[in-house]
Amino acid sequence: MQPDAAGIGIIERGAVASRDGRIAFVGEQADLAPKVWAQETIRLDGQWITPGLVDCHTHIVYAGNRATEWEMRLGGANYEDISRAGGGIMSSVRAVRAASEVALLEQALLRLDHLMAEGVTTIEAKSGYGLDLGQEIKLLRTARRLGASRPVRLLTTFLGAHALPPEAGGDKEAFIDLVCDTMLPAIAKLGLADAVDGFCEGIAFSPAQMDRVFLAARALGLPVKLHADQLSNGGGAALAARHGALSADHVEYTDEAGAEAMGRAGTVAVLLPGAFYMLRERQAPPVAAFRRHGVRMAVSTDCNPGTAPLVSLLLTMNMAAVLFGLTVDEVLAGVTREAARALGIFNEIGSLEVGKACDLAIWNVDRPAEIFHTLGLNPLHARVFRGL
Ligand code: DI6
Ligand code: FE
Repeated sequence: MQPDAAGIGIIERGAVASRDGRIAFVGEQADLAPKVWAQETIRLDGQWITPGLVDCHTHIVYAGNRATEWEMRLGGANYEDISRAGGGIMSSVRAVRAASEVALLEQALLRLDHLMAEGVTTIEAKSGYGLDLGQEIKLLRTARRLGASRPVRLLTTFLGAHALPPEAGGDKEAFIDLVCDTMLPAIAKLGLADAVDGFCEGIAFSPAQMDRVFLAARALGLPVKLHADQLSNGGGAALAARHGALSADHVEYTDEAGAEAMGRAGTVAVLLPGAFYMLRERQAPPVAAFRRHGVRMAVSTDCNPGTAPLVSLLLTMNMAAVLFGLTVDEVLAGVTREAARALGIFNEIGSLEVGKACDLAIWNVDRPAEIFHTLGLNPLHARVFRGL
């Protein structure tokens, strides 16, 4: 099924056949019968089938939680102040550094199981709470083990340029040197990263610093993506586009020029309404500009201990519609084909097409909007990963 740019393709009385984990047929039941002899047939009773859901931006491997900081924010403190005072990302860095790989894995599995129970079959996991080579390797290795522990496809992202660790003594340039010259080559050599990300923001790294990280990543053949324009317009989206990034994420403060650059480069906008909600942000991403410039929009949880303690992609989908104004079709595309594009694997997953992995989510609903209409209700009937 090849859906058009904006809508989702719908087949009524459809059928999907799987062979060796790949889609062998998708179309009308009437067209299936003469062509396929099936070893096993599963009849559905009016349920809907979508591609397996894709959560394309998470920090799911972490230790501890930041409920105390949340209480401070409820009392009036803001995220940037907490971060400057050594809380925020740095408090998760301390927790991760103190945690064993086994503990990290156990805590991440709990979260992964929640996401999978809602039909997620592919997930991305970033590092970024280690911030030295050994600790970043620990996080990425744990992410690989996480993916191997469940029937799920997991892609890893090295997010070394996430925050400045205390041992850097305030020297951001020197830390970026370390990321580019030491961490990136070592991690690439170990095959631990499928992509490279960074946090481009006043409280993190400048566009010039991220430019250096991207050049180093691309020289190693690694695709790039960016936390861009989340709390202010720092030109992050334009920078990502200039590097042909897979995605620019958050993008609440991205301006018209940034949206235009993303459209031209084919850089996907990954919208993260959970962080917007938890931080009580006011500025929603420029969805209208994205539509105008043909920027594809993905939707993801951003699952992390600080700004998005969130293990429900269905709730996130609801937020994308209610808080950001996406249509039902845009939301569904945002957690399937556009999320697959944001991971650079749309040739493999993200739509129901012959030859792609047979990853499916099957829903007890009468129409697609019901998949994420009722907050807290999970209408998943069954989940299929690689045909099983
Ligand atoms: N933005 C985010 O949403 C995550 N990192 C980032 O740069 C999580 C940050 C956090 O742990 O507070
Ligand atoms: Fe994030």
